[in-house]
Formats: sequence, structure tokens, C-alpha cells
Amino acid sequence: MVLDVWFTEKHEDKQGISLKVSGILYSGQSKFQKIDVIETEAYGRVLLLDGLVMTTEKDEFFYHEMISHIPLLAHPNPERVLIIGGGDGGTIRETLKHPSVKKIELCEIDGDVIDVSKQYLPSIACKMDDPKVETHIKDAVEYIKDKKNCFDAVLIDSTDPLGPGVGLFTEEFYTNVQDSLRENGVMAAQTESPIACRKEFKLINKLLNGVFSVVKPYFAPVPTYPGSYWSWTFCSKVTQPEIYDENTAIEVEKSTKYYNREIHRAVFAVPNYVKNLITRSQTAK
Ligand code: SPD
Repeated sequence: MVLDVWFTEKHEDKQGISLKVSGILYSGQSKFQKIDVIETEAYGRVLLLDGLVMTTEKDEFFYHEMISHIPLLAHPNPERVLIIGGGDGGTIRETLKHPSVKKIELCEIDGDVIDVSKQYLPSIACKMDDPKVETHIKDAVEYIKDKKNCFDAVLIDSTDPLGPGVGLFTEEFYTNVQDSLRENGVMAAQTESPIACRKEFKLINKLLNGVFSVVKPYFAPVPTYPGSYWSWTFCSKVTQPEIYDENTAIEVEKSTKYYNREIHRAVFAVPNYVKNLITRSQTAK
């Protein structure tokens, strides 16, 4: 008998993404969420949190390269970096490609995500034990509160605005993130899909515009995410993201699969329908 088993992530019961499953490697319930690792024919191993795709072996590079290299290259000399969420380790791996980085703090609420990723997703979690990395198993909403003027970059590699991730999408949290940045510090957050998660994208954009002076969304494909088209948003007090450190970018792009300098120069081009979404979100009461 040949089993024909598929995983489907539904998006508002109107559409979804389906992957043919060849095995279930891990299934468990942590204090915060359901964690699964499945083996798929199309994307290799897939990490699911509460039944939603967080990362896959084959397309993780789009996401992790974009959340890391765009903000880090916009900063002239990022030394101290805070990664919020990011328990699979992909953002750590990319951040460590920047020679100026001296210390990375990872603040992940769910230690089980880290353990499972180390065991089942070694190509993604491979640098989590690097000596530059200090891991805090804590809620970032609390962790950030007394951090003032200390980070060069904060990368918010969160889940969707559901369950344990909800507090990472509030005005109060973003204000605390801004206060944790040094004067020319930079922040990038994953900000959902402007196609499949329009409501969330608009709301996040509105919140960020209420807090930061520089707010610039950018976009790339992530084939296994809702809409297959994802957004991150660059924010800062003063630093502009289009100007990047050329020498470091040349070094970084030797080992990237998506990021390069041409992508960097083009990535802040906003499609017209997204411009409309943003304009409406900024004027909405
Ligand atoms: N809908 C999926 C959104 C997931 C964003 N975070 C992914 C974490 C990968 N490090």
C-alpha cells in the first residue's frame, strides 16, 4: 500500500499550502505550543509551530538572509545584536557572517524549539552554540523592558501574531525595542504577507509608523509561507537602509543564495497595491 499523506496549512479557510509528507520526525507539546518536524518531498524537513510552517530546509534561506543582511549591512559597524524569537537558529547563522558582530543575544521564549531545531534541523541550527551567542530562554516582551541604548541591531524573527507571539506586535513592545537601540541602531521585523495577511501587514505597519522615524518595508518570496510573498520591515531612528557597507556586502554575498547587492538596491521598491495598503493604514483611525 502506498500512503498519500499531505500536510495542509490553511489561510483563513480560503486558501492554503499543501506539502506531501514522507515522514513525521518529531511531534511534541511544549509549555507554549505544539511543535512538529515533518519530512516532505518538496522542501525537506519542515518545522511547524501550532500547525504553521516556520521554516523548511529548502526555502529557509530567503527568509533568514533577508531578515539579517538588509539591516546589518545598513549599519556601519554592528557589534551587539539581539535576535528575538529565532529559536531555529537561521538568523544566528546569517548574523555570524558579519565580521563586526561581537555578541549575539538570542531571546527565545520556548527552549523546546531550540532543542528540536538542533536535533532535527542541523543545517539551520548549526551555529547556535557559537561562542559569540548568548541564549536567554525568556519572553522578549519582558526581556527588552530594561535594555536601554545598548543594541546596534534588533532582529525580530517571530512567529505570526498568534499564541506566544502576540505580545511582539504591539506599540509598547516596538517602543521598548526602539529604546533598546543605540542612536544609529537598526531594527528589522518579520511583518507578514501583504497578499495573504493584509490585515496583519497593515496593522503592523501602522504601529511601526507610530513609533519609529524611519520605517521601510521590503519584500521577497518565501515559497512555503502564506501568499508565497513575504515582508520584513526595516526601522530606525536615523539610519537609512538603502546605503550599505559595500565591502562587507561583497564578502556576505559569497555565501548567500538570495541576497546580493542588486537585491539590496531594489528591495525597497514597493508595489503599487502595497503602497495603497500602507497609505490607508497610516491614515486609518
Ligand atoms: N507564517 C510564518 C511566519 C513565520 C515567521 N518566522 C519564521 C521563523 C524562522 N526563523
